[in-house]
Amino acid sequence: MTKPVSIPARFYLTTPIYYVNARPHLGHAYSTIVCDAIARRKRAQGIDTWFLTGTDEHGQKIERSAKLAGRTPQEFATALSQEFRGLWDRLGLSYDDFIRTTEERHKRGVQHLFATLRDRGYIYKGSYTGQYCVSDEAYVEGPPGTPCPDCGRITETVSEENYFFKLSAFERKLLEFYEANPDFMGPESTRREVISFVRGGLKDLSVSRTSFSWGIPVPGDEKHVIYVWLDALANYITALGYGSDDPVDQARFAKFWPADMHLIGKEISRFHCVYWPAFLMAAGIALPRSIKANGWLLFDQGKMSKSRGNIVRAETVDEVLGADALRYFLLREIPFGQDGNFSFDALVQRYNGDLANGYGNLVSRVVNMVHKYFAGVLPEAGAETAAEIGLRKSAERAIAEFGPAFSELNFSDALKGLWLLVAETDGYLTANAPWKRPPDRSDLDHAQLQARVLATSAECIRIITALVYPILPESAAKVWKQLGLGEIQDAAKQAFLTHLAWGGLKAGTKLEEPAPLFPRKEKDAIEHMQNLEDKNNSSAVAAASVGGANTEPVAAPQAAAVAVNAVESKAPARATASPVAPPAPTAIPAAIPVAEQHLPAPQVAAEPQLAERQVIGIDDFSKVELRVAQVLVAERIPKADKLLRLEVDLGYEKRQILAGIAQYYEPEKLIGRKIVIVANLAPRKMRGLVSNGMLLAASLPDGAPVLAGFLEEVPLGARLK
Ligand code: ME8
Repeated sequence: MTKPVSIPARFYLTTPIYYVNARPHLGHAYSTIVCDAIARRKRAQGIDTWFLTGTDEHGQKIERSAKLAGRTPQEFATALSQEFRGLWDRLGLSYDDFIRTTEERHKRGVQHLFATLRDRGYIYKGSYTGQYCVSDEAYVEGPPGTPCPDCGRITETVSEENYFFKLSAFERKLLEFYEANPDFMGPESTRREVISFVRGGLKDLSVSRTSFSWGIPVPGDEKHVIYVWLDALANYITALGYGSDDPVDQARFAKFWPADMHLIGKEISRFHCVYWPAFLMAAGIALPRSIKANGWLLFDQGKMSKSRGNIVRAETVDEVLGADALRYFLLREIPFGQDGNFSFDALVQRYNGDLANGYGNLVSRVVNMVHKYFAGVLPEAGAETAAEIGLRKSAERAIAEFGPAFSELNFSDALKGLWLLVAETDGYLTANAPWKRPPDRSDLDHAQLQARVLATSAECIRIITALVYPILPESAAKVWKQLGLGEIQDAAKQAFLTHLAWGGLKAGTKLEEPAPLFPRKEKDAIEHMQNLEDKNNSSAVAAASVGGANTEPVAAPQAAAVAVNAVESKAPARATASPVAPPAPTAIPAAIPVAEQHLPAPQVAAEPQLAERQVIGIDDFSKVELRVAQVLVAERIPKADKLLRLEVDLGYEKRQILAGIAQYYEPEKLIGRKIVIVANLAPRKMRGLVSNGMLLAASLPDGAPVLAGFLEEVPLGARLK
């Protein structure tokens, strides 16, 4: 008889690889922390685990961000990638590999994948004219000016000869696959959305670009770069060694692929649940076992994101409350898969309630009393009474329920259940008051009660600590030591934390000195965190304005406070008609027109006649919101000779402006230029497109506009006063 081959248990999980166009914030930390907790529990179950994270460094979005920061894309990507990696290290995240898409191992793998898809007949050449969202690096259906359905930003028109992937050939196969594998995608809302997207029909997908060069060249046709999502998704296999000839890489790939779980944010489920499986099917590679989408972390009512300017950095929470507090809050507060609000108030409340007054206080009470009454040596519990039997049953229930809830990514319920045990142990301790001997109790009885209550409580703490380790790794390690159990990592390696049974903490164990775990925080912790964020925001603006390394290219301290207003700029004459005309030199001291660059000789405008002048007070002037913006996109509008469509960045938001300067400015020359706009005029539609602001220019005697600009560096969004 042949024995069944035993397949060693292994688990491969991945985070999205993050764009390096901006520094990491709590949203990125959230997905990475979830993966870290899963990886730690898997390892603690004795499963050979591989946890991959990394950075997504190619594409037009990164190329543009680098340009705005005045750096090469490679320098820019390296600086930002280090920020991500540095933060994951600071937070103690236990990734096994960190891939950068600019690494050779990745480029080689992506080219191999592209060539395989082409050789197997799934890639062909065609031409594409349509809309593209640079922010999401996604193709969008609709006419020019269509906003991106995902992020709402205005799309750009792309007209190129491209390579296409035959996505349409996979419509039926994907639907069959989803049907046969109901657990492939989750949560249910993601599954429904993806299925309805595929049922709506799949068109072939453009998988190369020629209008910029920051990407991986198509093998054999180097003027094309590979579409950034094909490049990025492939990281999950290239990091393991796909496309390499090295036997070590090949063995790693054979061992860990297919992935057990790709953890992603819900906004990128289409790329992961539709494109990625289709690419893999086409290349003849096994599909990942599951794709799970976390919901969004919201702050000030909106998705936390750099472009909204409503971010909070993980460093701030780490500095004031510690990384464990952040992990606990994110996993306890937000049911996985749903959106959840982040607020400093709620964070500090949870910290004080559950960690400082809850778990931390329980540990400190018990460890202190073992030192006080038993010289730090754990006493024998003796015979159980009804109270101990009740507590033991609760602990056994906690053990039985925690694992399944955690495996279903239901971290919030897993913690809720475990904290019932914290509360029950605390209540048991208080009810039995081992610190107080009633007059009718003998010394011997009292010593026995102390021994029983403290040994039983300490055992509960051991169980709570073992279970909570993946979520509070640093604090659990401290408690494990205080209980005299040594290094928790060793216990994790031997699967002691997950194969738990009552009675593991033996009498005679020498406990370590108690040390504070979660010191209580007062209200000023909230202010402290808010101040740290404010300080960081203003330094980001200052650093961005000088194009410093490691900085976000844009940021605005007063983010999101500015209402979206707009204005028409129909014709040159109108565009130059500033509402503050003629500006007194002192009224806008910072605005120095760059007319000199365009004019052959100085010209002087005719002095306005007194009758033309309308004198206004400072109150009138202050109603006009003039701000610095940077041109990200400039393009002609078909059949409108005078109009250019601009997409400008105010630091705290991007918007579309139509400007009547097409006869005077080449669109390409405007990209990257800082201009001044009137930011609070009502939106106006022209040629079916909305214009959301008006740019300022001096009007030359012949009517030609000369855009206002600055000689010194100015941060985006700065107000002119
Ligand atoms: O999309 N709430 O990168 P990205 C929850 N490079 N999660 C959030 C979040 C928030 N407010 N903000 C960000 C990309 N995330 C691509 C991925 S993968 C092959 C390529 C998390 O920098 C969440 O996991 O925009 C989201 O999917 C990811 O960061 C997006 O990071």
